[in-house]
Amino acid sequence: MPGALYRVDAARGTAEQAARMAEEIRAGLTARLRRLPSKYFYDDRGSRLFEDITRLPEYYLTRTEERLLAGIAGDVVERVRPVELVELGSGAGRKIRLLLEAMAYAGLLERCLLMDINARFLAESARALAADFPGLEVRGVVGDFTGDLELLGRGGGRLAAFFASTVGNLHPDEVPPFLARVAEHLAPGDAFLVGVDLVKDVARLEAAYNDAAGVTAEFNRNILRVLNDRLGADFDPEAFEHVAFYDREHAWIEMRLRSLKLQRVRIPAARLDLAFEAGEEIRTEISCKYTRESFAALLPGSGLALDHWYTDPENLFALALLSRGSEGGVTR
Ligand code: AVJ
Repeated sequence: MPGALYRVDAARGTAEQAARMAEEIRAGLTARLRRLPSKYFYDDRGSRLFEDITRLPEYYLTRTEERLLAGIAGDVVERVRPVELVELGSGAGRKIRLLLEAMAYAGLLERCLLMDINARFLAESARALAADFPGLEVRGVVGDFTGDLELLGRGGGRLAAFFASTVGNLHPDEVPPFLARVAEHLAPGDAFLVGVDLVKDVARLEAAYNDAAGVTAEFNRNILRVLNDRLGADFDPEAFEHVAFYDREHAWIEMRLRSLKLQRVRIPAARLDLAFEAGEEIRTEISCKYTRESFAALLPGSGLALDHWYTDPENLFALALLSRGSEGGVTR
């Protein structure tokens, strides 16, 4: 496409990336309760499996959020009047188009910055957006929104978006510092639109993470393939079963992989030689569910205030519009 403007950079070199991953995996799997960081689901196969999840009948999140966003994008753009859109964890990136269209319609659209952990999905999204929005300047940063936010640069005329309830993958204790770091890359008057999955009927929540077709189970086990590919591990993914349940006390869905037998696994790049008992589990993800109150409670001190809370008619999912106040930065 001639004249299409886009560029993709990586936050870190591959060697640094690999060393960091080995350290994180080692820390997680030597902890008392074994765990793996959920960002490692998203290699190409995992990103594709997540795309499949978004189309499952039980997985109400994506279609609810998309429909909600279609109805409110104009209102958000009118409130914020951004010239630049930043998307964290953009994945295949369809939702962002609704905001870009509203910005273009308002005559504001200039730039767009995407950050995602998957280089292939990111490059493809950047290319497609540049092709479909003539004149739009698109930049992609391959990076991790928990550690690479400094690459976002300074704000001003900026609307940042974080869809899919990916914020739910952070422990609630990690959310206020995360929001404060995002706020550092926003100027007064800039805003952050955050997709939040809501507390609801437990059967409905659990069905969304235990689909009948078994796609979520395949997605969950894929993290072991990622460790095999990237760290030379020798996991047999079929020797682990998918477990997902709602923990009412923490208000989160927890996903685990449960060893089906006594087995030994080596992960050379992380210098690990592990034994798993039959029934022993690894936590692979938490997906926190909020109410307006529990989400608003995370904001004080973050530099962001709740400007507007949009929900669908069934109150399944919310988009929280947070604005950066003019009170200045957050002291850390
Ligand atoms: C896109 C990360 C928010 O937690 O619902 C889907 C990932 N995990 N099914 C979520 C996911 C299991 C999803 N997030």
